[in-house]
Amino acid sequence: TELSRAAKVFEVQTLPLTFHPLSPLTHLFCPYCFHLSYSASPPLLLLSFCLPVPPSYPHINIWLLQMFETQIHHFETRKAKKHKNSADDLDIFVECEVHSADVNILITSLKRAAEDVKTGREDKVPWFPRKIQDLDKCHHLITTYDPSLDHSHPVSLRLLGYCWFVFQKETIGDPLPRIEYTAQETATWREVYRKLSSLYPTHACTQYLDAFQQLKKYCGYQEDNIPQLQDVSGFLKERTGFQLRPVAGLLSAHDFLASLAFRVFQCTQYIRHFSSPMHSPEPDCCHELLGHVPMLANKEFAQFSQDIGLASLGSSETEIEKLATLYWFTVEFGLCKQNGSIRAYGAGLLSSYGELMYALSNKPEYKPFDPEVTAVHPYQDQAFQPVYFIAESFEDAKAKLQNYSMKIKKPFSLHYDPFTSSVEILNTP
Ligand code: HBI
Ligand code: NLE
Ligand code: FE
Repeated sequence: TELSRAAKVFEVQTLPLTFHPLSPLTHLFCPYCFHLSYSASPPLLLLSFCLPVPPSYPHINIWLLQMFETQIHHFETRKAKKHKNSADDLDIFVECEVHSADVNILITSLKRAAEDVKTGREDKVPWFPRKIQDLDKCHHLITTYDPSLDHSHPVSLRLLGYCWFVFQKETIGDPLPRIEYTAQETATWREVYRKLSSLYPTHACTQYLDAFQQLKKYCGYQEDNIPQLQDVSGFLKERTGFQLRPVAGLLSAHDFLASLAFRVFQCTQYIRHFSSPMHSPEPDCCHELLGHVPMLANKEFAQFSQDIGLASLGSSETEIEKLATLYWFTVEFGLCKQNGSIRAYGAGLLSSYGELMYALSNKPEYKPFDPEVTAVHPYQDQAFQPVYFIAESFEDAKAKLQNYSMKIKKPFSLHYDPFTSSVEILNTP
């Protein structure tokens, strides 16, 4: 019943979108050397791909529209030139308007489902937010719940549907919705909280332990209560100026990192499924509240997080990918030296009993944190990390990151103004 309820939510979400029937072909293009231009106005993206069976265009149309707020100008299918899977394979040609910031995500997602995905695009500076209000446009999910897919990352579906709904309408600065968690959801939290609390004194860094005490005192952190994001956001705002914004799932690295530049942390609000309390491959509120929040209450760490975000603004997608990898091995899975021992500061470790034990056992490989090396190290997001990077201290990690960021080539330089929560762009050519 949980599944069918979520399926309902999903249908409701797709209904209000108006589908624009195919408009006449505006110009001819060669299906074999697709050329993409998105500098023109409106930005047009020409795509072609081969979809193995069973293709269904209503599905693709809805997906394009829903995920990318795309206007489709032309949609055409032909029997595939060279079919790989079956004689029913189709070549699909689409001409659509896509925000330049979405082009990469669109292509990556398409590649998961289709073959021979072709475009001809240049690596330009993608759109990025200039002021905190622009973050309302930074909400591109890379995974959305589709009930027809195997649900291999269980979360509480009741809440996922609700969070999706909230997420569609919210504006930065809105009060964060208060959630009434069910007994079962609270029981999941209790189990995660208890187990992790027993490890923190020996496994978490001192900055984490300090903040955790404060959160118990001021924010309702206790085993029988899932803290409310609104309260936690207020707490962080006072400590480091960070604020939380609710989000319905994993965001693109572009959007997620961009929000850090404005000291906004996009935060999930649903909870993992009770069947897997000790590890979840994707973020949930246990991960945000127990992993990220205590660290974001630390001044040094807050600055480090914002610095990664600022470095991403105006960077190419290739550079953003490297920054996302740096974020992954530090903010999510970082270890640091402390009084002669090694402690965890990464949120993905601090919210997973299983991985926190593993990371500080003698099994994984350790390497020193060095942005040049770390940024290109392959990572994996479905199981424990094969390698962890160790920082000398936050101060050291911050200095190394700043040094790394200065070398990223951008056509302008940026200055963040904390009074207006906006970025000034200097020496624009
Ligand atoms: N989205 N909601 C959410 N939470 C994250 O922690 C998160 C994300 N998107 C990307 C991401 N983390 C990182 O793995 C990097 O790609 C930035
Ligand atoms: N593995 C983490 C956990 O179980 O809480 C979540 C990681 C999110 C990137
Ligand atoms: Fe995270």
